[in-house]
Amino acid sequence: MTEYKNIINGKEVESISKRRFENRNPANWEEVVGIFPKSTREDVEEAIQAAKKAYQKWRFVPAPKRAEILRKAAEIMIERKEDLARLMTREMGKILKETRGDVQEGIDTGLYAGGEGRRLFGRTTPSELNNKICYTYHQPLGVWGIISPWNFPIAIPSWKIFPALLTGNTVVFKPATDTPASAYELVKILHEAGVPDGVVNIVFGSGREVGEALLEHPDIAGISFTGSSEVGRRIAEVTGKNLKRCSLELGGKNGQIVLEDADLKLALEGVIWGAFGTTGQRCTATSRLILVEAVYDEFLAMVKERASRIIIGNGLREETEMGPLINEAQRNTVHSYVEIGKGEGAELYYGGEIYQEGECSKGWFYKPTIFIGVRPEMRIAREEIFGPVLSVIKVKDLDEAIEVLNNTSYGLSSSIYTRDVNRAFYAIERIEAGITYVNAPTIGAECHLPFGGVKDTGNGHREGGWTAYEIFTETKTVYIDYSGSLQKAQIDTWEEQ
Ligand code: UN1
Repeated sequence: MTEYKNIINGKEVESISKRRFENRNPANWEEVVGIFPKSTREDVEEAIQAAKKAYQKWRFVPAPKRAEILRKAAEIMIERKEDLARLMTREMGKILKETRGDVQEGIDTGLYAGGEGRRLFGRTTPSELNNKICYTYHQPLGVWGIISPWNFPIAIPSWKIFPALLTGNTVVFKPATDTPASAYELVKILHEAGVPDGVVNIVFGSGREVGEALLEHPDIAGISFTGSSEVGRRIAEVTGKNLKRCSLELGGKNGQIVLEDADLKLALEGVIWGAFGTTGQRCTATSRLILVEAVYDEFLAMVKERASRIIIGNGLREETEMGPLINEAQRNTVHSYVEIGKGEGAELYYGGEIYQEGECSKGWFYKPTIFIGVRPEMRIAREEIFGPVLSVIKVKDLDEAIEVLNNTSYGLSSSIYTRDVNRAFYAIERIEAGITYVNAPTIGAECHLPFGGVKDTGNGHREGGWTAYEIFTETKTVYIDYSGSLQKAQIDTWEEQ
């Protein structure tokens, strides 16, 4: 078992508080993965001051040079992919195939940043006046607070940290308390790759102490957060009041529509992967299956049959298909939603139970769960559960399917299975979600495309792709007048020159 420390200004330091917390394996709660500092406001202060100082140099390192360092970090991640994936499975439970994918998403993001250093395009425009030229370019903001969740312990911090650093910002990173070890490894790799001291600092601890201290600090230029809508609202409130930037990726209640002309086998693989992959703990998870009447009975039977064969267990075994939930509190939440669903009059069609057989007796396992007879107004059809619970809703046609899909306060991901190209485009235009997949599940975002949602899912920013770089930069507008005389915009005309 390893004892970890914060990394501030390139040095490993204990928390001033000397307090610690344990990180346990959700597949076997007897296994302690590591012990981490439970940091305080004072630790955060130290990290912010280090980041503030480092910013003065880092912002002037040419972007292509910053990019080379980030590219090197991605290369180290490629070498260590298997070790990182195994550690991640031990600390958060998802199966090896998925943790390898998580690391790969971090690698992809690092390589993308490596290329972006030689682009970071601004715009050049003509002027209304003669002998005058105008252009824009990107400037960093300063010190960013990065607050990340446990479900993608490397991918999500990478989405935030790589673009923040590439554009010349520095960072104080507070990872989720359930996945501190993966976060620590990422920060170590960045240092090994050559990120200077103080540019990335990691402070472990709770949202209440470390998160709040970051949020309220006057030297923080912005907060990038992925997590619950409740915490997102709090962050938006404080940053709003202080006129600080914040980028929020919040909940989802994603639906998959299956029409009568769909390839049902394909749609089946999609919904099983979307609903039960990562034990349903993705903000992009498929938590609603919207079926048209014509295929309802047939498809439902297929889903139940396949769900009943899902191999539950320790994610380190290659044959396992679904690992545990992250912790006891999450399992209680999932189970309480099952009770809520039953209470609302939905029919529990499969699962709905804690799973403790064999090696699963010491982990937070839960059976894949399917509710049928779900009506759109029920809580299990509207609220994010973050577990392997699928609510099935029957509709008569495509229009009703879209109406039901949109009937939630969230709008992250969505999916439609049909072979009819006309109906696919019709749906794409009407679905209220940041991401729509056609003949693919609601999960599977790629790092070079914008990622984010509408409505309560966020505040309009898009991580991933070129849009991530907009989050972390200010646009500087430059006018250069080489006429040698005073030219007054809107007042002088170009003919007078
Ligand atoms: C998340 O669920 O928080 O598309 C991110 C996907 C992943 C990213 C998910 N590439 O499911």
